[in-house]
Amino acid sequence: MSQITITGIETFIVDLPTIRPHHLSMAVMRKQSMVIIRLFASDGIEGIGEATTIGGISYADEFPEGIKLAIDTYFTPLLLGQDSTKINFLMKLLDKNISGNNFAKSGIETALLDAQAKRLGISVHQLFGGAISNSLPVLWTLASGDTDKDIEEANKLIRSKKHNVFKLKIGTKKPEEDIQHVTAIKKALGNDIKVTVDVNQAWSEQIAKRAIQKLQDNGVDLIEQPLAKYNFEGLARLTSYFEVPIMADEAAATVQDAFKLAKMNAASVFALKIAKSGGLTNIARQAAIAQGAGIALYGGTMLEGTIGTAASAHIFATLPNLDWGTELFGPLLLTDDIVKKPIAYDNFSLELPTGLGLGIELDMNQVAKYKRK
Ligand code: MUC
Ligand code: MG
Repeated sequence: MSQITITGIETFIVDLPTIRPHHLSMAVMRKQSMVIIRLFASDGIEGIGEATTIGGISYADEFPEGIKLAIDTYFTPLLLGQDSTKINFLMKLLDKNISGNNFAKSGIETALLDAQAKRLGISVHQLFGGAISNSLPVLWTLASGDTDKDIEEANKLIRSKKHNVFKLKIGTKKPEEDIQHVTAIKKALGNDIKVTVDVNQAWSEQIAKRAIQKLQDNGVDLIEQPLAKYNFEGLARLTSYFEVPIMADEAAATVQDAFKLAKMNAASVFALKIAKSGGLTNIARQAAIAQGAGIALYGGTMLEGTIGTAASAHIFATLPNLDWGTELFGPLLLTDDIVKKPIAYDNFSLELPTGLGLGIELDMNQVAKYKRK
């Protein structure tokens, strides 16, 4: 059989408005900007991928305009003419020639996996041994910036059976104000509803110690990334001191981070994200480290749209230790979509898309509407 080569890679940025402003410790999001990748192969098969970050350049080192430029200028010349089916070889080639740029690498790997699964007549999760479950629990992030609005939003979502676990974004305000906000929401929603907090690195270790004690006393279920991402030692001290589980998000970016954190007992839970790790295959590697170390897993999001969310779901569904469910609600935060059939959410969960590859098809009319000129 002759080689199936990569014949073209197209990238564009899509801007979709959010349903309400989304407040994080480093940014307020009013839209989400996604780099969409279309990868074409000589057998006529097209793979799609997405590389997305949060709040422009405020959350991570990569940003939409830079991701597109990096792929067009550096990734594409390396990939054109290569065998599209040799995904491990191609990812090694990218790692050898391109430092970092994991968000972009994740988008490219997604497109390669989508194309390969379509070619083989299977779903992406089957490339990783198959899904353990076809539905994944999905929490919702309350981040309107207002306590009463958040309580109203949560109650509506519980009633409509959309979400029954909530994550609160804190760290922008004074710790006492944040604690009041969280405690009021936990009290209003009751003991059956899990409430977690994401500090997005905003606290010093001293502040974290005082604040987490109060959050633990008030029944908060999980504390996400309280300290700066490089402070592994501090995270380890908090993990051993508190009963409430401490989750590493920004700290647990790569396979190497996962190994170091595990060795130091620096977290009880890892938030995994395909963007941070550089793709789906690296998620499986991080998950194996966590499993060996007895660390629980959580399926994180970079607030991707439908393509990135589907890609994340395909790999998360294969993990045996996804004890904390997922936060794959990205598409629900957006007012519209660029795909023909959106992901289905029901009964507090997401349904893994069926169909070949990711099971997602671009709607080119919608793309034309939201594509950045
Ligand atoms: C993060 O740090 O977890 C995930 C959900 C959300 O609202 O923000 C993201 C980022
Ligand atoms: Mg986080």
